[in-house]
Amino acid sequence: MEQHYPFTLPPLPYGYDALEPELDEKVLRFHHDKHFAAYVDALNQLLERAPAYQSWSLRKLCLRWEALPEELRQGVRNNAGGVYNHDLYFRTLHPLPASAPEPPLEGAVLRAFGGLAGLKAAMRQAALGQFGSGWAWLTTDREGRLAVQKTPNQDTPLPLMPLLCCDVWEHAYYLQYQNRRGDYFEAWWQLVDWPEVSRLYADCLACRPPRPLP
Ligand code: MN3
Repeated sequence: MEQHYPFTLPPLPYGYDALEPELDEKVLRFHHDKHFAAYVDALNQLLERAPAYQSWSLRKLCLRWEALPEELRQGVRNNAGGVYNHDLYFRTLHPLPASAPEPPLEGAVLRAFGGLAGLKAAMRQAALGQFGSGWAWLTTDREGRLAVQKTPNQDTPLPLMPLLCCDVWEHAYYLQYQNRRGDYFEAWWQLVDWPEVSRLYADCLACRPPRPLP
C-alpha cells in the first residue's frame, strides 16, 4: 500500500484454479488479469501526465483524492481505489480447508460481534445490502475496534484500516453465480484467509500510537 507510480499488478498469490469449486478459474482469470489489471493500467495512465503526484503512495491517493486537480480527481478516486481494494481482496483469500480468526483478532471478533457467526451475518448484510456495485468491509480503528461497513463503486473505508473485503461488483461473481450474490457470498466466506486477516489486525495494533497520515 506504500508503493507509488508506476504501479504493477501483483501476481495472484495462488493458482487460478486453487479456489475451485467455490470460485472457478474463469472467474479468477477475468477478475485478476482483466479487471484488476485495468485499474492498475488506468491509474498509471492518469499519473503518467501528472508528475507532481507520482510520489504519492497508493494509500495517500485513496485518502486524498479530493485534493487533486479536477481533471484527475474522479479517475484517481475510482482507479486507485480499484487497485487498493483488489490487492486486499485477492490477498485475503486462500484455498480450502477453511480457517478461523487467530488471537488477538479472535477476541476482537467475540467482543464486537459475539463470535464468527455474528461477523458473518454482519458482512452478509453489508454485501447483500450494497445497492449496485461496491464492497463489504471488515475494518479496525487505531484502538483495535472492529466494524463492518459497505462502500459504493471503488471507494475504500480509509482512514479506517481495512482487514477484509468482499467484492460485490457483478464482475466478481456473475460468470459463475449470475444474479445469486448470496450464493457467491457464502462461497467467498469459505475462502477467507483468516491467518492473513489476523496478521493484518495484529500489524494494525502494533502500529499504535497513531501513525501520521501519509
Ligand atoms: Mn472486482
